[in-house]
Amino acid sequence: MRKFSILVAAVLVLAGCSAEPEVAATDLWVKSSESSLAGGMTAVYGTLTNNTSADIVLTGGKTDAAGVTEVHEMAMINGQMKMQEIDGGLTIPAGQSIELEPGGNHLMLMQLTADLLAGDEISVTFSFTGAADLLVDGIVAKPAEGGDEEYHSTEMDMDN
Ligand SMILES: [Cu+2]
Repeated sequence: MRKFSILVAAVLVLAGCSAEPEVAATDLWVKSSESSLAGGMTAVYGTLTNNTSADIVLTGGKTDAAGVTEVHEMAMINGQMKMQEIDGGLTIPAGQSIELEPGGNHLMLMQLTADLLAGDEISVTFSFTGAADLLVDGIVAKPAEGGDEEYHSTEMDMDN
């Protein structure tokens, strides 16, 4: 019983003193548009680093800038590269980093609540399995080539 109490105390101290977040987000940015994006979609890119010794899964996110946030991958569908939601989320292996980039995996923002022009900043809360939510402020919008892939929605397929 006494051993158990000491163990719990040690874990609490470690958690409280932890200087490194479980997941570190670096070089985050969001793709802007010169024309109206309100109601449309764009994506957040950057690097997510798992600072723990266990796998962490990026399952989604939340932002005031968009009504829907999904974790997307690129996939070959009917002979065409399209983006689609990753079933079960995107795994960040223990101690490793993943890149979110145009033409690759990304955090999709859909049903944008406002235009997103170059220089605009948004806040995004990343959600994980295996780590606490991570709020990142000041993600700057900038124009980019790529990332305009067609969205493949499995729900739409079911309706057809
Ligand atoms: Cu997407």
